[in-house]
Amino acid sequence: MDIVFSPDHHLQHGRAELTDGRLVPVYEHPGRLDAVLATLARRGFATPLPPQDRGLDPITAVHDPAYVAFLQCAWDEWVAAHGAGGDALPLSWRAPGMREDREPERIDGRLGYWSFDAGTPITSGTWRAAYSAAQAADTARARVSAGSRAAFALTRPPGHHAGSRFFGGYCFLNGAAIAAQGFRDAGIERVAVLDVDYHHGNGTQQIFAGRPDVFTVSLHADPSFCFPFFLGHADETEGGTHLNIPLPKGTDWAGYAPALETALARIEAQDPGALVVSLGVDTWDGDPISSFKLQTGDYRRMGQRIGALGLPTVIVMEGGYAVESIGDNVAEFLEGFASA
Ligand code: SS9
Ligand code: ZN
Repeated sequence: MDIVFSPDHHLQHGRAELTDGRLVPVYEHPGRLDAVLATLARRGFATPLPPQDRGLDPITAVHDPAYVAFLQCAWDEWVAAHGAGGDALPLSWRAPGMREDREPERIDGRLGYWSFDAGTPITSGTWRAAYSAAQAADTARARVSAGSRAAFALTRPPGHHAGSRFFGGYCFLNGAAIAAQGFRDAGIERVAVLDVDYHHGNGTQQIFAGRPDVFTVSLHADPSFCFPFFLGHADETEGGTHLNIPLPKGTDWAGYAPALETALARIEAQDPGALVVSLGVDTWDGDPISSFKLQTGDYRRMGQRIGALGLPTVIVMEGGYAVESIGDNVAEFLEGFASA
């Protein structure tokens, strides 16, 4: 399996996020990917390839150019207003009855305008890191378009919470969406996206809502108790182009496996020409911000079942915050996939 990786991920290193009423060190940090990289090397995976740089085109294929322009200059505007002593974090958002047609001028207002949470710090290197992650997802897709059976974009910051016009949930640019749209633009008529991260893939759902050419599926913790709270319920079908499978607190493999089978059957029924997997391993038993109970060996089963679809596949790294196990969980998934 091809693995695409850029060390630029180190450039995204936020200092703090607001969690449970406290500013705490960010859970989404460079050590996550360093751990995966080391484990894959130790377990004999191929040396990663660097991403190719195709510029803004693959990014603006799924993100509004005005949003992309905001991301590129947000840190500089923040420093001009507040200095570089802290991360740029939004603090105010629109509510119903407030205006969406007027983008504020001051950076504090602009941060709220283009985001949906206060847990996603922008730093000096955020744009560069997110840009390289987006290129890695696009390169993984290009490898598969050129004939590889599968490719893994080993990337951070993650992407599945980022929509066409917003960041949040540690995500800025949606790599899975970039890969899926890339398959479409390379001539694949129907693409499926399967999101197995613990959290609902709200950005991916929004980007492809109502698009019969990109069928999206997300298995995740029920938004009635879990972030992102305001999307991810089972009744959101987007005119038959989307499937949400919300799961209860404490879901283990016995509860997860039947939901995965439902998702896979729906994907097969669409007869897609390619698959994109949003691979979050924050469903692991010991994850510090999640509640599911998957064991390391379960990721091998999950990979095997997804690999058995037999589709050209891009796998994009999303969440997973238990640094001690993230590498083994990802490796198990990839080995299971390859063995199918
Ligand atoms: C943690 C706050 C949750 C959002 C989590 C986003 C996960 C992305 N207490 N913040 S995969
Ligand atoms: Zn997650």
